[in-house]
Amino acid sequence: MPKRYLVTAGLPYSNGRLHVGHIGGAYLPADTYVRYLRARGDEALYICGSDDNGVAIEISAAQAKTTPQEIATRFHERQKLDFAGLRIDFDVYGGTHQPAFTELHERFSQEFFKRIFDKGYFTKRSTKQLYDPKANRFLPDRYVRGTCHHCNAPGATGDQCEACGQMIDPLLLIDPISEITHEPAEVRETTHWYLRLNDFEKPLRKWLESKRDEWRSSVINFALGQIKQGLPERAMTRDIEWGVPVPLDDPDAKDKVLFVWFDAPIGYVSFTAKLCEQRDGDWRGYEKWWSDPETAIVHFIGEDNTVFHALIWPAMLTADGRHQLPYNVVANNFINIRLSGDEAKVSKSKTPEDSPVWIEEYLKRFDPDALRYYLTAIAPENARTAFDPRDFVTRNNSELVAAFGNFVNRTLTFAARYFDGKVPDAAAQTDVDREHVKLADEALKKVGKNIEGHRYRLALEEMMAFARACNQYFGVREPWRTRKEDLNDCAAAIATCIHAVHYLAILAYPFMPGAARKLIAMLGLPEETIRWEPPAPLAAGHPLGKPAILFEKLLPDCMD
Ligand code: B3M
Ligand code: ZN
Repeated sequence: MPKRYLVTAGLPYSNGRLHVGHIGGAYLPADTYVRYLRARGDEALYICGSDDNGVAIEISAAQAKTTPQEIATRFHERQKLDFAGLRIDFDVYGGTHQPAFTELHERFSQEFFKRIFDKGYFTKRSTKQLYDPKANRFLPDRYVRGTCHHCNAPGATGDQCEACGQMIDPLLLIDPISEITHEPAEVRETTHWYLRLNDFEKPLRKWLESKRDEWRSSVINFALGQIKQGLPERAMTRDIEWGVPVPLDDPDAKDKVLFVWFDAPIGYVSFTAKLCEQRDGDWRGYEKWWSDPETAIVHFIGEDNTVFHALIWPAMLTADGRHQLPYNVVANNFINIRLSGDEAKVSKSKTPEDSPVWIEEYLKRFDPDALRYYLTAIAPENARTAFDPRDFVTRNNSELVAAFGNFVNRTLTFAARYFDGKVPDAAAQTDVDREHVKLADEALKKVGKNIEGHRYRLALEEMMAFARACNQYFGVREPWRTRKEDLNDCAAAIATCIHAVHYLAILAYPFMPGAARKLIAMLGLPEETIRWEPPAPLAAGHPLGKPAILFEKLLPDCMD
């Protein structure tokens, strides 16, 4: 068992707002995982930040007639607010080109590049590259679009084809068009440094094979499939200004920067170093997290980042030789959006500015836990799913309100009304009551095991199964009848229900921290750190907090 965990989520590009698809894809499951680890008593860090370099930001800046720094910082700040609003709590939210992080990030990235260069894993090559004569600039992969040379699907970008997921060689793209001017791209000579990924074929295959039992099979099979096809060398430098300067004295390196996908994953490392510097005054503290085999590094990503996280980044780490390879790469598929019937990927153009699928808009109107619940309930853990606003409302009302919230409300209002707002005496507890507490213990074990196995959807279903069992238990024990006929029996039943509410607070915590906090308050407990263990029953006479509505009922069209 690892001694500690370093959990990361893919760094969002800082050129757009976050939407429900981003959150459900990586950031939410990672937050759920870290909350659970900490409740279980493990030391864990949750590291993320914005991916600020590269042509994506440069182009967005040009289109918005501003500078890359302004765009990157504006959306970096927006992202921080959105994540905080959803209680996705990072230990650090850095940025590969944010003022407080740039210096350390550039140093780490250049050191990585130099070590790999000094070990001879780069091939310097003058090659042909696609060029936009109108914009007078070379076209990095992401800014070329054309027909995929593997599967003939249109709209493949220069680095990957979303239809077949395969890596693209931009020069093989059919009818390449520049995404900057939308003019046909032409081929020109340039020089770059190529990382020979094939040099790592054997160690990568051995390492991936060793992960077969723990990793999601979709990630293993995809990565081994790419190795089988042969890992083409990849240029790790670019002809653009906005990025980390290439640390070589070579005149051919002048005005070139590191490929954004070379420096971005190093952000996980440099942000950790910055956090250590901010917390303990010494950035070297990062070594405990990145160079100690007792630390498990777990990357959470969307499916389109698998190539980079399961192959290219591990190859870089192997070449560099100073840091750990990932303990796990947890890749979710895409979450599409079903707006007025048709299903599509969320996009700036097609999705209305004020639609609550944008996190900024969502937070103006709805509770974060309702979204956390729904995105986990539809988590795309082995297939793409769709966010359906109507389904979001239905499941909020029928599951969170009518099952989970209903049981809590019946229990605590009953105790407030008939037991003076205190925990009743459980002396007359029956076998049925003891059975229910056993069921609660089993739920704690099952939910914990499923989170450890990165089966968040199943873990949530187990939590809900227990909430529904609580409602049944309440019905079977009929406290409204026994209150008049056998008060001791009624007291035992309600004391058991209150104990079950405490279990529900713990079970809910990784998924819906806000609801967990409210439950702890309603139980009259101080805002304690939630521990993933069976809670002792509260003593008879313990004063409860004021019962309150846990989840708001939503109107069917409230998200339209
Ligand atoms: N920004 C890709 C993306 O947002 C990229 C992730 C980097 S993780 C090191 O899809
Ligand atoms: Zn394709």
